[in-house]
Amino acid sequence: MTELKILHDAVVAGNMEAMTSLTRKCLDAGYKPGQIINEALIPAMDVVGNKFRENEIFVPEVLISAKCMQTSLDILQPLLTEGEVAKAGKVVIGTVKGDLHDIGKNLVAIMLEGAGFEVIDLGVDVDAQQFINKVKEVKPDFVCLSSLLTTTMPQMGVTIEALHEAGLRQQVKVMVGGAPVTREFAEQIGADIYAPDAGAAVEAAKQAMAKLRQ
Ligand code: B1M
Repeated sequence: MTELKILHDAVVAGNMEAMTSLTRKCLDAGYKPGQIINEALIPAMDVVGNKFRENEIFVPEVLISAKCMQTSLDILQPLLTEGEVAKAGKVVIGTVKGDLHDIGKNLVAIMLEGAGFEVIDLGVDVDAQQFINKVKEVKPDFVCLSSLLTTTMPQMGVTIEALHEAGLRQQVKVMVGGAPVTREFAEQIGADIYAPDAGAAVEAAKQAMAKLRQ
């Protein structure tokens, strides 16, 4: 088995203790930092995402694998040369105004990062103006809105409407999700993408990027 495959499997298994030494072994074997990220870490998080979607593993396991990936990234990122890793796309994410739930949103952010997206996380209780300011500043491909409360779901529609009014709606794809959010609701408020879980969010973002790049 190659060093890359061993590192890949350690991320999937959530083997935290081994991450530092396995990452260094990959470097010692001559693999470039970008190659380690693209050929071991990101595919490993793909496997984790699929297992999560199939209910083979649950939130704690995903978080441990994400932590493994981060441990490895902490070693590799300072060694990356400019342009070595092409970003899959850019995402601005947040839990909408009035809502403080962030576990699901964090999971979506982690999984998107694991899939190679650049993620700008605005946190919780994010109002429409904050999303607009960040869209103007960083020009993302996606605005991702999370809501866990039936009382805050309408804020997703408010944010989409505000993006329209600011003339920014055509520049971004809006993805929505969170336990009470349904596909019907997403369509009603004019979102582009509905994702029921973090794995689906990654798949949908990848597909949308592939279309954008055609
Ligand atoms: Co809150 N809470 N809570 N809570 N809480 C719920 C959501 C609730 C269903 C509990 C209940 O009554 N059974 C209920 C909502 C009822 C409703 O709206 N109809 C509720 C309530 C009422 C409240 C308060 C109002 C309680 C009170 O104070 N009276 C209050 C509101 C505070 C506020 O936000 N303003 C409140 C507070 C809290 C805590 C702070 C204590 C805590 C949050 C801690 C935190 O997030 N840091 C909390 C928690 C933990 C929950 C429950 C128990 C768990 C939520 C969670 O983290 N799930 C929840 C009940 C439950 O769900 N069993 C509940 C795990 C997480 C991985 O799943 O967030 O669904 P989830 O994310 C999934 C998908 O939904 C999806 O992917 C994720 C991973 O697969 N997803 C996206 C999420 N965002 C996405 C975005 C996407 C795509 C997919 O694209 C952009």
